[in-house]
Amino acid sequence: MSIILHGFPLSGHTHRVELFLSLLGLSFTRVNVDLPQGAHKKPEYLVKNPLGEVPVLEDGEVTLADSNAILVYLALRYDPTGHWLPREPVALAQVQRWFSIAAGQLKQGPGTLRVAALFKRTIDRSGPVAISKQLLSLLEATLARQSWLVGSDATLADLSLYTYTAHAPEGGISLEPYPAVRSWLARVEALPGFVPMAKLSAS
Ligand SMILES: N[C@@H](CCC(=O)N[C@@H](CS)C(=O)NCC(=O)O)C(=O)O
Repeated sequence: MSIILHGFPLSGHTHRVELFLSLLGLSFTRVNVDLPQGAHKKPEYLVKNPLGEVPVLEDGEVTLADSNAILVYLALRYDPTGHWLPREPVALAQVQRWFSIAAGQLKQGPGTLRVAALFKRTIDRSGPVAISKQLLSLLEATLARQSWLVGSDATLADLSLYTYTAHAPEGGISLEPYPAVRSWLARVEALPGFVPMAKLSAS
C-alpha cells in the first residue's frame, strides 16, 4: 500500500507531514499541487479537501486533510514506540494545545508574514508581528526550561511548531533574541531522518 502526499514544496503545513513521514522512515509519493496556478481550487482536488488547502494524505482507502490531523493518524498507525503522540492525559492535552497554537498564532504570525513575502503581497505587518513576538516569547520561556515542548522527548508538538518557526526570518522575524528557540530548532534538525523545507530564494 503506498502513501501519497499532496502538497506544495514551500508550504510549511506540507513540510511538517513530510518531515514526520521521513522521521518514521515511511516511503511515500509526493504529488505537487500547484498553488500559484490554483490547482488546489480545482474540482479534482476539492474532492480530496473541500477546503482547498494542502496537505492531503492518501493511504490506501484513507484520505485525510489537515496537517495536524495527518500527524495524529501517522503516529497512531505507524509509530510503534508511541512517543510521538503520548497517551498520558496531561501530555496528550499539551500536544493538542500546541496543535491549536500551530493552527492559530503560528499561522497568523510567522506563517502570514512568510506567505506575504512568498507571494510578494503588501500587508499590514503590525498584527502578525505582534502575534509572532508573543508566540516566540512563549516558546522561549518554555524551551528555556525543557528540551522539548512536551515532556522529555520529541513529540508531534515539536514537529507541528518547527517549520514556520524555523522559517520565520523569511517573513522578517528575527530569531536572534530567542536562543532557547534556536537550540530547540537545532535539536529537531538533528533528529535521524530530518529533512529541511526549501528556503525562499529572496532570504
Ligand atoms: N489547517 C490546515 C491549513 C493548511 C494551509 O493553510 N495550507 C495552505 C498552504 S501552507 C494552503 O493550502 N493555502 C491555500 C489557500 O488557502 O488558498 C492544515 O494544517 O493543513
